Amino acid sequence: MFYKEPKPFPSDFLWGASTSSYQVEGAWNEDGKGMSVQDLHTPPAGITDFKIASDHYHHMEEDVALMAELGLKAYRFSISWSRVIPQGDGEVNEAGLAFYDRLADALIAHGITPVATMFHFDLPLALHERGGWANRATVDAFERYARVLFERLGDRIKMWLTINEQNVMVIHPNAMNPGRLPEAPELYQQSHNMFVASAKATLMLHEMWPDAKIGPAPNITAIYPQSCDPADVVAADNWESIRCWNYLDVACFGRYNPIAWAYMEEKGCTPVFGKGDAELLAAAKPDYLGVNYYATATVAAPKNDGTDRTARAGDQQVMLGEEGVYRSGTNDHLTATEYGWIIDPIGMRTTLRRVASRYGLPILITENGLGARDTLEADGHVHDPYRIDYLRRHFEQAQLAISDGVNLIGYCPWSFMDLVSTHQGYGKRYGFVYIDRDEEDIRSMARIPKDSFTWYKHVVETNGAEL
Ligand code: BGP
Repeated sequence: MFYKEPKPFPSDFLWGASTSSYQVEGAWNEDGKGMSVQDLHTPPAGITDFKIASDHYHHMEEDVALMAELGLKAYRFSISWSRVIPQGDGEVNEAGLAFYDRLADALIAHGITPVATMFHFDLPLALHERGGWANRATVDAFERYARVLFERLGDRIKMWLTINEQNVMVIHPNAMNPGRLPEAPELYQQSHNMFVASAKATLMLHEMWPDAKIGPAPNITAIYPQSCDPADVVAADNWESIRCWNYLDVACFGRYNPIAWAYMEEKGCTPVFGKGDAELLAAAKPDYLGVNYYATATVAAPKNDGTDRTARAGDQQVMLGEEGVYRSGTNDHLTATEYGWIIDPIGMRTTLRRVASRYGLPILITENGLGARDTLEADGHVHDPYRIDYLRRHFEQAQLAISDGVNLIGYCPWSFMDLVSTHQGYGKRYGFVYIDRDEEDIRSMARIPKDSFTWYKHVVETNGAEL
């Protein structure tokens, strides 16, 4: 659709930024924090682990002051479960809770809406050792953790996200399974238990704080067919249903996506439902949807001859293909980042339109951004015109999506400050704020606003009128 004049961003649009606890906090073993699966992460030589990260735990006030200087309306962060309940389901760690108390207070004092993710890839190690999400006891532990969070923080935190990228944890399980990669039946059972845990938290929040809002935050992306060959179209539909819609269908409609369910039956990995699960999933209704969007993918019809899966490593955004389901394709219309992630601003508009048409709920972009090897120049600045260009082009498409009728309530680029990437350590930077450290050398840890910080500040000041 072409518009003579795109609609303006709404006046209460949540211009924000995102982080996650284990990628930014550091202080991995301080003030009573228990270990999480991420503390076992053993990166390749020359790549940092998550122990110090951006040391946000010790720089929190300074970091929030920078958020205020930028003009953020919202800050999307995650709470470290093992900081709050070190063993996952045992004693509550007052010092850990107090950190998030102070963070919520600091944000509110600066007029920044806190948006808290309850779980972002960092399962308490003690729960992992007892079977993790495949063990139904983890659902009970999450329910208790949710109650602790809502009781303590629910008076101030009114926007919650249950689980970050549940679909990525199933499709790309090495993000959070140190040591052993579970097979599909276990992964889909983990996923089912996460659905149930989210539903319980959703119902609980609505009962405890009727004025608060909660939703999931999967990684959603439009999947393109390689060609108009109908077989390619079915393959794209397969993968979009299995990778994306299934996660929003269960959250919003309380039932599995039929194509994804047929896939699970075919692969022998349908999950076991506990008593009352179906009713619970049907009863819990999210108020809004978090969408992490980075890149579209293009896929072709599978050949089903043993060659559909590519023999190379993948990550969240790199599609590998799956026997009998889809093959990874190519798209000559698009370029990629130096890390191989497709850059597709228009694809974000398509993704948002599809999500809006299917679910009719408000949408918050909870992640989107460009990972690059930024450098601190001799002039003391970080010049990142490529990030400005990337975000500008995505904001333009967000505005077009709003013009299309998508109820987009905010946009939280990944990430507020540089932090540790899930796979590529500290070299792959996403932040508006540069952190003076590298993989091995914890230099001054100084916070240095990049050029993109100044640019984004102006975008926020003009409510997106000047991009
Ligand atoms: C998402 C994760 C984030 C973040 C981001 C960038 O999938 O939710 O935690 O890491 O991707 O990914 P990466 O760090 O691998 O570049």
